[in-house]
Amino acid sequence: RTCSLLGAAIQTGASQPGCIMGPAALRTAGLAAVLSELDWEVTDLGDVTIAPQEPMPHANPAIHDLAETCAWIKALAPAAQKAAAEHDLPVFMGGDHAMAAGTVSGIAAHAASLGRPLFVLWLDAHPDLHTLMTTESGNLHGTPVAYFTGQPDFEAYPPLAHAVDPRHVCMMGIRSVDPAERARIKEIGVEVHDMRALDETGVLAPLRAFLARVRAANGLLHVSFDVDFLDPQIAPAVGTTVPGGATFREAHLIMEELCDSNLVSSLDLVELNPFLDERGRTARLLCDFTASLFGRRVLDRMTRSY
Ligand code: DIR
Ligand code: MN
Ligand code: MN
Ligand code: MN
Repeated sequence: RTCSLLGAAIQTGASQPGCIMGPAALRTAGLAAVLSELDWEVTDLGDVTIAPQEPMPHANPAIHDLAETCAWIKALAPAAQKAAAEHDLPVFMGGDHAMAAGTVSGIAAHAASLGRPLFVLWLDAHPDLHTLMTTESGNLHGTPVAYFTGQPDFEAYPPLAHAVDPRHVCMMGIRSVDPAERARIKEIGVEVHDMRALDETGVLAPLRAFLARVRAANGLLHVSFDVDFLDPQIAPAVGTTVPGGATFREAHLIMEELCDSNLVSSLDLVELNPFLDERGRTARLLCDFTASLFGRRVLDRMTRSY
């Protein structure tokens, strides 16, 4: 099967610089070779780029770098759509999480062209459900899910042709939620498994239930992996660490189960800030999680029958 790597060195959605180095760190850690060794045909599509932007003012004065983020979304959506049309499993290497406004809206257009629904697995400490009016930090990496599910107040972002049904979004690892996001979670019916829920049930039961829904709907499945989903003790290279994240084995188990399901059709690796890393440790860890999703396993075994 074929996969592609597409870099998006966006960092204007985050609070501090460094994500600009994310794609370079993932390439340096050997992501392409890791996937080739698993018998994938790998094409590195290089990096998406944007031109310098004029400032774009907004009614919410907290927002910074709005024009750059809009330009990234506008460039990434068609690039993601094309990558999904041409490869079985494109990997979008970030870059901060604002890029998912572009990748997911592009994949949603691809899914619509196939007449299939798009499901999204959101692995993150945060639900990223702010609108442009509710973000208090002004860091636009807190907005992609609200945008691609078609919430209001995104007139400044590129128009959204195909919204993702919020009931097709499943979040895991959530442990930092702002008041406006809390209200929106209830309102729109997104499925959220916070860390307490994962402590209680483990990751497998809710994941299998979600995968069964994707399968029953003949859906495409996009996985968006924010480094801060992981516990900061194993993944320090992210600007917004929150204690109490997913463990090494919880994250691998999710990736292994996703692999066995054979449902994943695209992947974001986001928020890696190599400037905060310890000798490339977090980039290498991300390569290993990606390898589990692409078929690396300790021992061959009978896979679950779905
Ligand atoms: C916070 C942090 N909710 C904000 N969001 C992050 O700034 O809106 N998302 N870090 O990944
Ligand atoms: Mn995020
Ligand atoms: Mn996050
Ligand atoms: Mn449905």
